[in-house]
Amino acid sequence: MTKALLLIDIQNGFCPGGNLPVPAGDTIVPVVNALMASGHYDLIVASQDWHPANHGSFASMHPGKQPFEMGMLSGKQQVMWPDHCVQGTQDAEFHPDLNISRINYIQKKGENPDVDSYSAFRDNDQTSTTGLHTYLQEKGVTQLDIAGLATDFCVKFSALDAVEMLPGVTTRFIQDASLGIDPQTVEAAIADMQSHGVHVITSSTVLGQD
Ligand code: VGL
Ligand code: ZN
Repeated sequence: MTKALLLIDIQNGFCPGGNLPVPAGDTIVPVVNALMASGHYDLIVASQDWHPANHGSFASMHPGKQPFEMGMLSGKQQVMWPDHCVQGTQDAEFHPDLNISRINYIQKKGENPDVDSYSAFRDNDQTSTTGLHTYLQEKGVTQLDIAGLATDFCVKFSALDAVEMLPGVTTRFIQDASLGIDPQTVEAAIADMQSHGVHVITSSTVLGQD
């Protein structure tokens, strides 16, 4: 069995002080560091939301739109986000306490200004893939654990795509190593993941404490 850990968007932008903060988002960092140090994983991958400054998901690109309103992007409904994780800025860097020395591979996403990319595997319109599924297949991954920010967006869509794009791979969501933007949508996101075959676990399952 080849075990991989996929860390979603543990960046300054999604932590307190960032441009699109997940409440207490930084508190997952010690849990994630413990998971990486556990020796459980053969491979550790991290995704990085990496938007050009003119990304079409930014409310600032849509005159009259406020952040968190619904809008349109390339003919599809799209949440209007605050400007966040702009390429090359501090906001886009990994959280400074994340032990990046243990990361084997970084998957950037969200670079196309005309489509958002919540999933680390493909754009929201599902036409272009990042290539991450091929990378994991080439490495022979059979178990994929997913954690990070935000549970109700990028973590959820990455987990759902993992189930669909990596047949035969056991996909698990590590609940206490993840946090979301809105408690109500987090609950729905977890139910959605479970109903699609994602196993919900906690870090103690991995760390052997239960
Ligand atoms: C995310 C909204 C916009 C995330 C990224 O990482 O969950 N959410 N861009
Ligand atoms: Zn984004």
